[in-house]
Amino acid sequence: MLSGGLERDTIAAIATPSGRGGVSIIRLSGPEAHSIANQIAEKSLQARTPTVSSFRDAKGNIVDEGLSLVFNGPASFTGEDVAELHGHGGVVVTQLLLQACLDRGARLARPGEFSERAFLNNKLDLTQAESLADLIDARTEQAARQASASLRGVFSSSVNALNEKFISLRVYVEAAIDFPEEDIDFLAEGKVSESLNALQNELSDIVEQAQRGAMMSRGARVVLTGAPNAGKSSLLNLLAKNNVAIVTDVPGTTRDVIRESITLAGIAIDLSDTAGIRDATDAIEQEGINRARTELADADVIVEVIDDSELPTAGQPLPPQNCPIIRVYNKIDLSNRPAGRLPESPATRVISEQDEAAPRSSIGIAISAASGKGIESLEHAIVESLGMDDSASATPFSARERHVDCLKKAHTLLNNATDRFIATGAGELLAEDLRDVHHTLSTITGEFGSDDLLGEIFSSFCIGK
Ligand SMILES: Nc1nc2c(ncn2[C@@H]2O[C@H](COP(=O)(O)OP(=O)(O)OP(=O)(O)O)[C@@H](O)[C@H]2O)c(=O)[nH]1
Ligand SMILES: [Mg+2]
Repeated sequence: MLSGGLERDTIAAIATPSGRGGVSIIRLSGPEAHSIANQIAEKSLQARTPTVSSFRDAKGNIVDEGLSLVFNGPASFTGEDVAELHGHGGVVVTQLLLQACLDRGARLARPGEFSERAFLNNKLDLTQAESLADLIDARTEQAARQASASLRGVFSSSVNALNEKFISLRVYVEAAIDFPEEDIDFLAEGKVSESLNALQNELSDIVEQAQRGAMMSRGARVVLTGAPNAGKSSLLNLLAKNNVAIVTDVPGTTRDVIRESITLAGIAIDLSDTAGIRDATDAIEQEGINRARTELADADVIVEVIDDSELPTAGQPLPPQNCPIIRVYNKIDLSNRPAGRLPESPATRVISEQDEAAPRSSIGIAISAASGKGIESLEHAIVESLGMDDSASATPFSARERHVDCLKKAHTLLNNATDRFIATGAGELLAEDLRDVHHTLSTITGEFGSDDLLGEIFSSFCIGK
C-alpha cells in the first residue's frame, strides 16, 4: 500500500471554476474543517444539514451570505471531516471567503489533494481517482460515460478479478511445490499450462479494451502525412470544416505541425497536418520534416495522402509503423477515379509488443479534398482503423496510458513466464513470475506503487478536486 505520508492538517480550496456565476463553493477537509466553517457561519453546523447564514472573515466583517454543508468523516468524499461553503459566484467575494478559511488556520490545497486524501483513506482506488479527473476533462459524451463507469469501479473490478485468478494460480503452484511427495505431479498435469493460456487471453482482451478506453479519454491521434503538395492541408481543412491550414500550390507550404480537434462517431480526435516528407535542403523545411516524423511515431492512425493525379513516384517510404495506415488517393477530380473505398484488406490493431512485428494491412480511399467527394468513406475508415466501428468494440470503461503500459508489461511478463515454464517445468520460477505479474497489475489500482507515482498523478488534477 502506498503510504503517501498522510497529512493531518486542514486544507481549503475553491472547488468551482473561477469566474462569474450563480454560486461558488469553497471546500475544506481535515480535522479543523468543521470548526473553521462554524466560525465563518457563526453557527454550530449539523452534519448533512444545509444551513443559511452570513459568512464572516477573521476580523468579524461579513463578506457574503450563503449555505454551509458539513460531512463527518469517514462518511465524506475525502474520508475526513469536510465542510462546503456555498457563496455567491463572484471572483473577488470567493477569494475573500477562501482567505477567511486560510486566516482561520486552513492551508491552501495542492492540485488534486482532496482526491489524493480520498485515495489514501481508501475511499477510491487509484484508477477511480484518475477517472474522476478524466470525467472532468471529458471532451465527448462517450468519454464522459466511460470515465463515469471507471469512477464506479468497472475498470478496477476487471483488473481485480484478473488479479484474483493470478493469486489462485500462484497458490496452486506453490502448493504443488510444497508437497512434492504427492503421487500426482500437479505441475505436469496440464492444468497449469491451460490456466496460463486462459490468463493470456483474458489479459489480451483487457489490454485491448484499456487501449481503446485510453484513446477515448485522451483523444485519438490521427496524423496526415505524404509527399509535398499531395493535399494534406486541404484534407485537414475539410475534416475540420475550418480553414485552419494554409493551402497553396507551392510544395513545402506546411512546416509546423498544425493541430485541430474534431469529433467522429463520438470519438474525440486530435488531427495533425504535417510537413510533406522529402529530401529538403531548406533548414526550416527540414525541421518541419523532423517534427512530422516525431508526430508519426505517436499516431494511433496514419493517413498517407497520395496525389492521384500524378504518376506514382518512388517517393519517401514511411518508416515502419505500429499503427494502421489509411492510404488516401486525393485529387480524383483530376484523375477521374471513382470516390470511396478501394478493394483492399481491413486494418488491424496492435495489442501487445509481441504483435509489433506483424505486418500492418492498410485501407485505400479515393477522395477529392477539393470537392469533398469520398470524405464520408474516409471518416468511416478512420473510425474503423481506431477499432471503434461497431457497438461490440465499444469500450465499457475509460483508462489511461499508464494503465495500458502496466497491462502490456504484465502481458509480456506472463508470456515470458509461460515460455519459461514450458521450457523448464520449474514451479519455483513460475511462482516467482506470477508474483511479478500480480504486482504489476496491482500498481494499476494503486495497491502497490511509489509516492512519486502518486505525486505525478494527483499534481495533474485541478485545485479543489
Ligand atoms: N484539383 C484538386 N486540387 C487539390 C485537391 N486537394 C488539394 N489540391 C491542391 O493541391 C495543392 C496543394 O494542396 P495542399 O493542401 O497545400 O497540399 P499539402 O500536402 O498540404 O502540401 P505541403 O504542405 O506543401 O506538403 C493546392 O493548390 C490545392 O488547392 C483536390 O482534391 N483536387
Ligand atoms: Mg500542407
